[in-house]
Amino acid sequence: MFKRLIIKTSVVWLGLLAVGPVLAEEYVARSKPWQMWLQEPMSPSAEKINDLNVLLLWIEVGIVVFVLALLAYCIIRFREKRNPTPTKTTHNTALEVAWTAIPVLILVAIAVPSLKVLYYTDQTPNAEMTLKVAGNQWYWTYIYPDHGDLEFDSNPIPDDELKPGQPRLLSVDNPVYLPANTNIRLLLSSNDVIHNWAIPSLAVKLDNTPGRVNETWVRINKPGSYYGMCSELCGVYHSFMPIHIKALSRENFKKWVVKAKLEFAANSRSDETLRVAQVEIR
Ligand SMILES: [Cu+2]
Repeated sequence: MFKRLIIKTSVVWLGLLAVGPVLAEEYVARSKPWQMWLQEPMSPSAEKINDLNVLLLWIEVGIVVFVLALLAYCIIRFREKRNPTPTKTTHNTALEVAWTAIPVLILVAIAVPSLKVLYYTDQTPNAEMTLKVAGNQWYWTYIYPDHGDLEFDSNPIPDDELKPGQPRLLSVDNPVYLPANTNIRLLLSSNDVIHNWAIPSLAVKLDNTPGRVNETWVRINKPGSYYGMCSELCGVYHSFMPIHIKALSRENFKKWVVKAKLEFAANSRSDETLRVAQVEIR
């Protein structure tokens, strides 16, 4: 009896150990109810922008405290009771030079780190792969030029078709899969009007402009789901253009590419080679 119980419990424990990693919750990057501050930065660019934001905030705090203190001093020290006959002073050269020069110096001091971050987020000199993102009214098209020009559309899931756990207005039928810990060049364009591909946690936010290609890059810190949305008014369904990035480990991404080539080749009748490949594998 007792022996059987031990066997039973160990079977349950072994089962849990096996299932555990499968059930492990994936990392999800999206805005939360009552969220304060920015989303957790999950790319090197996002980390740098976050740091710059903190630096600027402290500079602002300093300025606000200084101006408030000056105001309070003037209100108390120069009130009518204490100072019945005001002076007739109108100019003070030294003071005027100071209140012009000091803000200029503060702005220059801010410009240095902010330009550094701007250029850091602009391009990557050593991209390992490229993703093309095309905006359409009102969905996204993703193209993988380094993976056999794999191409598919990503449409939002209507409210009544959402499965449990799928966030409303953020879930799509075909998420864009990307490898984590990989330098990815992003080429953004549009097939109609101006859209904007924006993922807050990765600090990617760039216009998809018809007739030109905008470049940026991203390196996703770890596997998980990263949500964003179109951030340029592009028409009536502008608010129904979510972005769902599914970041996989590099190995799993390779497996996904093989699967996706078959899946999306089956969608398009035109690609004879891939259809042949599919038949062979079957
Ligand atoms: Cu749009």
